[in-house]
Amino acid sequence: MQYSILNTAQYHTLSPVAGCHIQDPQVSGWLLDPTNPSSCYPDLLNKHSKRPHTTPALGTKKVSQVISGLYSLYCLNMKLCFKLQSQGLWELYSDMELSMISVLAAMESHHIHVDKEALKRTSNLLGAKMKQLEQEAHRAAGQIFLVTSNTQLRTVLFEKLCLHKRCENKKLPKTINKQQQSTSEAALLQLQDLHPLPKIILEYRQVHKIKSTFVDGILSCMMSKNYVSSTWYQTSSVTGRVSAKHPNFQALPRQPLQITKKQYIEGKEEEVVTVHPRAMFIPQEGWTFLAADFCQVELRLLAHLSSDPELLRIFTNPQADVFTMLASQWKGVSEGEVTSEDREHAKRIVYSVVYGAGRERLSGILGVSAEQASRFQDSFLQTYKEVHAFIQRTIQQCHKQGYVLSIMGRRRTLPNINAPDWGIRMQAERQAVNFVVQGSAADLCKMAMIRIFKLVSSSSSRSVRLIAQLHDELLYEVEDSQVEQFADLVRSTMESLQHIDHLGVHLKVPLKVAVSSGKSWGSMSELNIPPMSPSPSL
Ligand code: TTP
Ligand code: MG
Repeated sequence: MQYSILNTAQYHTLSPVAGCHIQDPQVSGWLLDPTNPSSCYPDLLNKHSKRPHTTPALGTKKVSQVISGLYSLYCLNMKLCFKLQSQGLWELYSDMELSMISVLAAMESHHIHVDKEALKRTSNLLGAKMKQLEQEAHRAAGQIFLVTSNTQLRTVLFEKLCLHKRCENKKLPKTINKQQQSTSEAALLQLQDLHPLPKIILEYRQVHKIKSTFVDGILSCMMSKNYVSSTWYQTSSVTGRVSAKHPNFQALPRQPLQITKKQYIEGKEEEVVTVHPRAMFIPQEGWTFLAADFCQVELRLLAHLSSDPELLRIFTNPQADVFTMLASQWKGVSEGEVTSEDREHAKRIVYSVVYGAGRERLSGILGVSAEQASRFQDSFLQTYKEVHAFIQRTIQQCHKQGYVLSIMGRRRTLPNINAPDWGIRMQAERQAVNFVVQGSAADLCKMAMIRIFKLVSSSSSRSVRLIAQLHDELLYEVEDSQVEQFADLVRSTMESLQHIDHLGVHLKVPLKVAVSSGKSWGSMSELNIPPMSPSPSL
């Protein structure tokens, strides 16, 4: 638990001390070394200070213990501040990360209402579906086995049904440790047209994951309450992203899950049930959820970082949908003929290239052969040559200096970038490129949270609370009467981050934000607000 003591009201009452200069050694230590952040205060002392943590000798007076402890803290802070300054991280620390502490504290203390009865009904429904899938799996296998056991599944798929022998030209994945046939999602996808069992197992796993993580997982965070409030972590990721636990809001699927529920009463038709974990979250009476989503933020950042003329050109047209355009170029069809599946595929190809997802993984996602997936990736890089050059440049810089930087100066050191082992080196190269794009997107989103928080805190009449941050999306709860006005403020504030003068950020492409609202997180519809009004003053 990081910031349990503050809520928004308390934050206001604490504002008289806001002028004080507060330091946070944990945040400093994490910024300096995000890959190995110290997990506790003694760790920080041992890692950064000349005065390592020692247990006071028996019989030492309480007062001298306190004085010695405070002096150690002072020395640690001085040391950390010096390191932050000498590594060019001071502005990021003082302008962004310290401000994030109160934003996260306010977000964490807010109660988010949950429709508990609907959640319980969904849990029972999914339980019944799992039972049914288990029986189907047994029927398809011709024997009873534990569907959750990979060993038993391997025996059925490969020893009894011998499905691997029916896979001409397909290279099935093997387990890393024992080099046995894998029962992973990628393997099952390759086998799915040969026999009904792989498909049943894939569906079972999907339903099991939804039930345990998103339905029962949320219920377990509620106990006797009818609300949740996640714990938000500022220093848990290497890219600068924030994360959440109990529940992990960021992992809740965007789209509803369709479940076909078989009816055992003869003559009754099968029933299709839609499960949407996000729909379980509801605003308090008289309030509305409002979501603001940075559109294609990582691709826009890629256009900026690479200066690829074609990508920059696409983004100058505010009406253009970049993934639709990319899909139409590849497929050689008009934009009107691009299906939503084509668009999704184009998106997957782009992000698989940027983040170094291999052709096997992409082939699994797109349902095409690995060769075809590889051809798609090559064709993207050949069309957008400057993207290729940016990836190469980032890797070379990392080889030379040992670290990479985000647009706001966040730093990730990658000691493995010069490792003799090819696999380890490649992983570090992927991490370097991933960090520059994803870390920059995290910077933008945090800056948006801070600016909006300041605007909201400085207005006594605004009834708005930040509920969750989902990487490129901010979810607020707003009093009904203020929805439109706040939507305009949020959108214009987020889009204005194209230029952040004091941090030297000037993006070559505009930022675009889509705003939606709804009476549950699962039923948000886009809000069409008039064009951007002048930037709000801070
Ligand atoms: P999306 O919102 O699906 O992507 P998007 O905003 O670029 O496109 P859209 O216009 O359809 O909303 O995902 C959010 C971020 O997640 C995206 O900016 C990059 C990341 N991402 C990946 O890293 N890999 C992927 O395969 C996908 C789909 C997204
Ligand atoms: Mg998006």
